[in-house]
Amino acid sequence: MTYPKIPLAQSILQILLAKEITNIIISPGSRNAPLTIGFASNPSFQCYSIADERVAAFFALGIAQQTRKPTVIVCTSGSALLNYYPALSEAFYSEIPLIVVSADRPQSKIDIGDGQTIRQQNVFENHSLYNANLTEEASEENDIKINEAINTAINKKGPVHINAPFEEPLYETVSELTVNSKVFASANEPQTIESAALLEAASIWNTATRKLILTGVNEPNSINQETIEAFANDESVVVMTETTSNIHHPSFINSIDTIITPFTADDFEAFRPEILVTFGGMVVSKRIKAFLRKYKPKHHWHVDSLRAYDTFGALSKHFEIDPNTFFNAFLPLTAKIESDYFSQMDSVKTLRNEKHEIYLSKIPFSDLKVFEKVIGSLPKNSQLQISNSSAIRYAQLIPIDKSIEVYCNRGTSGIDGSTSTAIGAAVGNPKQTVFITGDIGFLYDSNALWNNYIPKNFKIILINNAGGGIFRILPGHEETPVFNTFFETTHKLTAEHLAKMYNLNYFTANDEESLIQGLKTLYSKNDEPGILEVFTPTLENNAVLLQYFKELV
Ligand SMILES: Cc1ncc(C[n+]2csc(CCOP(=O)(O)OP(=O)(O)O)c2C)c(N)n1
Repeated sequence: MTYPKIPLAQSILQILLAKEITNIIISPGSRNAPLTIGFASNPSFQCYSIADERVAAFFALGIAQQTRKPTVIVCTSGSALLNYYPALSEAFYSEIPLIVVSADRPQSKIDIGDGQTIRQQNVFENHSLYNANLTEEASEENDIKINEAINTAINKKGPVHINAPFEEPLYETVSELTVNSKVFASANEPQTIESAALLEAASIWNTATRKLILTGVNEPNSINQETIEAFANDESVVVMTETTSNIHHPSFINSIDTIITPFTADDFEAFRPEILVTFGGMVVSKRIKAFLRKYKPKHHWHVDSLRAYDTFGALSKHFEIDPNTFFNAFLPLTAKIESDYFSQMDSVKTLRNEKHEIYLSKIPFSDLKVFEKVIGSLPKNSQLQISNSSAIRYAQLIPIDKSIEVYCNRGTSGIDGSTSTAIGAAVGNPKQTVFITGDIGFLYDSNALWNNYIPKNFKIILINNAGGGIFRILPGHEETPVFNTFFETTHKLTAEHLAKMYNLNYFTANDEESLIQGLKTLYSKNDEPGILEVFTPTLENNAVLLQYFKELV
């Protein structure tokens, strides 16, 4: 076997391998040569070469999102490292394990005029769970820091940074390891829950007639079926989910905005919950957040083994435990109470569903129509990745088959890495992956396509409304040159030449008929990954959407 001669590089490789961290994304450079040679020479590591560090980090995020194990990103010194930051902040807020390993110069060479050198230590401090600032020699102290970084990424599910200074020569190798690095097991205590806290919560629960369960981003198949059934069988409980919650039950409300957008002040008052229970990550619906901030529940409990955000200014209890353990212990303590909370909301849902069908059957070709057709056509058991912008909001309005797993970078809601993440996710999960994106997000991250590992079953549906359509939907839209230039960033670009350059199948659609045909062709052509670019009418999209919310009553 070939190993880097530099002992510190050997330590990093050995400890990662001992902890079975094997997906490594390497970006080119010289300072990181000891690591690159070490990873690429050892078949136990699965190495991917991605030149653009911003893309590499989001690609790694997608793999880690699917494998639920840390992915390593390795880069050279200087600004290369800073290009990891967007994905790192997404990983921080989405609780996805990423391990950054950056090569650096020794501390004595920083800020003395050496090339490609910046202040790398602690550079991600605000969004990194642990910063291992290593010294040049292999040592037990360095081993402890490397172990601590990896254990933190695993246990606390987030990004960590290992900064490794290397001095030239960088390319020398040896055939035997010269260091024997220490591997420390993680000291992750199993979490428990105090029975007094459970009993107190149960006594509040058992007298409340209006309980709202709200889930944000959530991993597929993560919530026990018994818990889901228990919520569904309780007439004092309303469950609201989003597309990204990956939780399904016929009695749950899965399109929050469709239900609550037409509400009057009286409707909101009647809907105000006494208890709000949340679990999962970020919530997409702005309207439910505005509602709960204004009509605050008496109690808000968040169930999560790691973090709790006071999203509604009403957080009264954080149960620091995973939702299944919590509900397994909690639900047996609860009793039924007579309530019309569920039935009231269910009748609103029935009405909205009828109005939804009527409206969708009569609208012209537009973003909303495209979402209806695209979501309805998704292959069963596929994985859906959605970009930020209006795409993730439209997706909330259309029912989706429960066999489809849905993901979106909602940690920071950036448009800067959705395509790269989707490609990483397609690599990390053998399922057919479909990625729905807007044009600005797609063009922003077009370097994502500069990737030799895109699976053949990866399909992009690019909804080209010639700019940031989201800004037409948000309040403040005015048809002025300032709006077109600085908000919407209007353009006439298409993906045609990018598709050609990157060897992707390319099809277009611009009406309902060509869309239906395009979708069929896209899914049937499994010789190459492909793009279906759908052109929608810029000036009509927002009018169709705004009218939708008016016709739901
Ligand atoms: C990195 C980053 N920069 C800017 C934004 C602000 N932003 C949100 S949506 C959006 C436009 C998205 O347009 P597009 O991808 O075409 O989707 P559409 O809204 O048309 O569906 C922008 C610039 C962001 N979320 N992330």
